[in-house]
Amino acid sequence: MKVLMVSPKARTGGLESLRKGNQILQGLLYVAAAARDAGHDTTVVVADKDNVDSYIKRYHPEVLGVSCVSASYPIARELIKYVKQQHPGIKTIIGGHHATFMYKETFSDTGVDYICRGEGEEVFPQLLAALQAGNNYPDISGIVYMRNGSYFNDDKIALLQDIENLPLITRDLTAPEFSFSPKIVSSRGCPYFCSFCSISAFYGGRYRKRSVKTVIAEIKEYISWGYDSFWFHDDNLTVDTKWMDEFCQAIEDEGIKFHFNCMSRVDTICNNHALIARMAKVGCSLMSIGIESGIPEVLERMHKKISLEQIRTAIKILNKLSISHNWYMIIGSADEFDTPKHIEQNIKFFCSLPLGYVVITILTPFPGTEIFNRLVAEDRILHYNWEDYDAMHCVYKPLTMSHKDIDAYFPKAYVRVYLSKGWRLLPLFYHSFKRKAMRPSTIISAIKTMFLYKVMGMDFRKALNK
Ligand code: B12
Ligand code: SF4
Repeated sequence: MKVLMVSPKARTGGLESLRKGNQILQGLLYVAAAARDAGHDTTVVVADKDNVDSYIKRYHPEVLGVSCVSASYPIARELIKYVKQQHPGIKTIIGGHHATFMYKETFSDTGVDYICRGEGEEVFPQLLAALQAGNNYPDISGIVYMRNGSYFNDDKIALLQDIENLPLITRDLTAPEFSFSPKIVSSRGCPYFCSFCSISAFYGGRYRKRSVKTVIAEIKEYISWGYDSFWFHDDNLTVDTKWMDEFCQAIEDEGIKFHFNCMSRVDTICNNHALIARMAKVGCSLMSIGIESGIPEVLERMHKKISLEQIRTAIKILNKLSISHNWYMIIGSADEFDTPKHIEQNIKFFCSLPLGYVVITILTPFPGTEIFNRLVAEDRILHYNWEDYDAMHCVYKPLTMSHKDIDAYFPKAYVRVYLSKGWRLLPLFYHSFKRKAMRPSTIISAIKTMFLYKVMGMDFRKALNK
């Protein structure tokens, strides 16, 4: 069948705007690659309702697949509604974390034909085969649809038994005008249960890993195409320390040279100093790590299972090993710690650390997460304007402050945390460029944001989106 896969044209801010947006979501590429491997003519694009017609004219799809996060759901929603109205012959399907958890609302908002709850690599080709055979109501666990006013197959989130043979993502999957940079996924899921993170809900706490051999073969393939720097999209690359040791050994044995960025945790770094040193030696240039809060009680409530001591030690270890670091900070906790005193304490903690990059977000209750379920139960969700679920807006009712007070801390925290680093940012930038840990455009966007906000007096969120 002819299949068009659409990544919504992003209007969300935060990190995405710093990266200048419009990256194709990696999950969609995996599903597209699986459809291609099953013999379907598949193309992936970035689009919204205003330009999707140009791709429909170019590729004549019979099926349109869409992916989104909560913040880009409104773009996906308008796109699907438009396609349903203007091209009723095209079958539509949406997947991803947001659609998985908000499938009832997604059906009623969009009239989409199918929703994929969970991982799509197996079930999407099964759906395409059924549609090709003229069966519009197949029984595929994870592919949900509405029949006679009831939901069919909505009782389960489809997960792959093992992820060893994930399809290879290749340049030819995307329309030629979009850039391509290979990302690696060596594992899916995470055994931790942080209250704000939708990974544990989506994967049910399951953690699956590919073999070292397969991952190395994939990296070698991409290196043979001329790439030498990769981002691991694993939720937490260092969960399995034995695997990581074997991976480092294999890189050395094979004599392959590349840089890589990944996500990790402070406790793993503290408990595995020698392993982290080995990772640095074989090419690990940047680690992204969630600190979230400098208040031990908040960390405990978030089930983060890390201490302030571990945070400080991990930073020292990474600095010593010259691995660049990118940290996450959360403003707000949706409990009694939402007070100016505690938010100030959190900001001061981040100012006191010899950190590299810090991505500051406002606590956002993403569907499926523990925090979302709690706030819904307590009737403390302010609104469901999903475009504001971009981690830059407070969308819940704090207990003792107003949501506007929390919002106001977002720019303040950025300015104070970055100004506290002062000249120390310069060697950091230099080091990151050298080891390809960060693109120059990211730093330029960050500097531009600060200029527009501090010198030109522009609203901080608007400046981020510029
Ligand atoms: C890497 C990453 C990014 C990268 C994306 C780069 C890229 N090219 O993909 C960057 C940094 C740009 C990014 C940005 C953001 N991200 Co992000 N990101 C991730 C991360 C860590 C990995 C994504 C990934 O590749 N996953 C692996 C793939 C295989 O999984 P998947 O996407 O779920 O796809 C599978 C299924 O969902 C399903 N599926 C998905 N789409 C479709 C479509 C069809 C048709 C079908 C059949 C199936 C299907 O099949 C796929 C294969 O199994 C996830 C966490 C995670 N593990 O998903 C967070 C995550 C997706 N991000 C999140 C958020 C909030 C954001 C931002 C809003 C943050 C911000 N303030 O800027 C922006 C929004 C970007 C945008 N406009 O879309 C949240 C989303 C929660 C939510 N409900 O919204 C997540 C889940 C992390 C979390 N906090 O819990 N992100
Ligand atoms: S925040 Fe990180 S450690 Fe916590 S559950 Fe999510 S992926 Fe795992």
